[in-house]
Amino acid sequence: MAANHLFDGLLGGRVTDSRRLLTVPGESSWSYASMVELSGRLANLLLEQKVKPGDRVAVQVQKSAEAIALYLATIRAGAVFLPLNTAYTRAEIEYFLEDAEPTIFVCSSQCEPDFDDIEARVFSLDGDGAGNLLDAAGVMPTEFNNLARGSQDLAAILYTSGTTGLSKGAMLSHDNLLSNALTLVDYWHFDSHDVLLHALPIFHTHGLFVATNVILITGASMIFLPRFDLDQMIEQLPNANTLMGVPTFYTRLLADDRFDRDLVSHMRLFVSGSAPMLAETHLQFEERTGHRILERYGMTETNMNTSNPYDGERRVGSVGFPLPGVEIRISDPETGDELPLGETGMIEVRGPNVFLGYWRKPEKTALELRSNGFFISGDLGKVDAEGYLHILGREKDLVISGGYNIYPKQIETEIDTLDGVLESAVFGIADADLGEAVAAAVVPIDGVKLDPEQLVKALEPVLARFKLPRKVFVIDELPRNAMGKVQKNSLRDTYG
Ligand code: MCA
Ligand code: AMP
Repeated sequence: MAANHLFDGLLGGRVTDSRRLLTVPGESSWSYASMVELSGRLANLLLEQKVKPGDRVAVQVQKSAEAIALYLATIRAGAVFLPLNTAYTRAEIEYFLEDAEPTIFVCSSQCEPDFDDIEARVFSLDGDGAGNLLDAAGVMPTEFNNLARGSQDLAAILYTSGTTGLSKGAMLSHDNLLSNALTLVDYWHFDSHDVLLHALPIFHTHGLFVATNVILITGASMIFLPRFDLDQMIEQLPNANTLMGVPTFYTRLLADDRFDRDLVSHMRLFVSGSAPMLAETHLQFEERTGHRILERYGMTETNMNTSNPYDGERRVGSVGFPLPGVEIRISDPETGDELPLGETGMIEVRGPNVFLGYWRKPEKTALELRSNGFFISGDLGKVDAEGYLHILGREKDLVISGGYNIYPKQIETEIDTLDGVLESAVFGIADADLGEAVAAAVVPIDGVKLDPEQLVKALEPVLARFKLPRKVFVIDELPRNAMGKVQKNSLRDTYG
């Protein structure tokens, strides 16, 4: 087999390993060898479909073991994996397909007919493995000679929205993914005995690269839940020893009386990230279980940047220290100059984890990725005297709801096109379950009476449901400063 940097690093030594990789409770169990075999069949299918190194394989499918096999197959075939949120509407998907020009698009069998007019060849894969993708792969051999790929070759593109409202594809190399996962294995003490309860979606960095890659590298196993379901979580926690989640996982567990010290006394590690965790959640968790959650900080463009220590003090309200090999710099947001220790400014990140740039957007890349390698995160923070990083705000206009990033600009653009709307401003308001929820302040054209419910209904065909405003306030005018800039803080104060 030719050297394939990411595949060899993730699975090189385990291609015939009969030990368990993954269990879908009540449904199926996969050994490392069976996962590698299916990925071999799928990789052969990709080649038969004329997928060439560097071609994109776009995937919008329910979470399943087969979807993991497709990810591995894409890497083995030298192609670029492009996962998409299952909640995206047809209108949203169209943008990604046009921008990324994938050779193959895999979606659910329900959606497949909607895409019969696109350039890419379309296959279907459902959460239970049904669909014509596996039918076609079934007749392919399991043996596959991996295509050669080096550390700097492209492995994945993950779209992340921008302040302009247009999504940008973050290009992640084989080594961005491998080096970061190797670091996390070491930092969080993962080994082959670990069993991770995996309830995150696998179309984002957290569930796919952090959780899955860490398990693959160590030869450990996962209990693979299709989604976060409280009853299933309580049922499966005794069978696992580690959990990775967004803060909403932890607040939902804490809201259930069955989640107590006995249920999790055997657990080794709870990790949280993707959104800020409230100090009160940390403290309540520790009081209830005796465990302190390990909070870490990452981004789609950079994988994981910092983490609280495994053995040392896990500091509440902090996201810990730069991971080995990762540098953090705090700069003046205006001038870019480095600030003295302890001052609050822009968090910048440099290291082997930092992406290659935005797909076909060199001018956007130049704005956010400095020529000296530092990526400008858009998060504001400071490093304290002991070296812990604290995230204190965001310069980017972003709402993080249940760990999903929602960029107000996209929603404002859609609202502003609706009949009777003069202008709008979208902002986050505190939400006990999701951390933040989307709210919209909408100004009608003079004399028009807007109905908030109808407004949200009109957005349904174009926006994924998790982006729909949960609250709409119809107001006479938007608060603006002297420069004419909408004051979202003032909206948050008034309506939050
Ligand atoms: C679902 N809904 C949401 C969200 N999720 N609304 C706002 N924010 C959300 N996050 C809506 C659905 O559209 C639906 O609306 C209703 O809530 C119920 O949907 P359901 O699927 O039942 O939702 P749920 O099971 O309650 O899901 C909530 C969740 C889930 C468990 C928090 O969103 C989740 O797994 N989030 C994890 C996201 C994640 O992995 N982020 C990592 C990004 P309706 O009733 O109107 O239809 S990677 C990242 O950020 C960086 C790199 C990092 O540091 O990790
Ligand atoms: P994404 O664009 O989905 O990669 O989300 C990355 C953003 O999530 C970061 O820029 C932060 O704003 C936020 N984030 C991730 N982890 C944390 C954390 N532990 N605390 C606060 N914010 C976080």
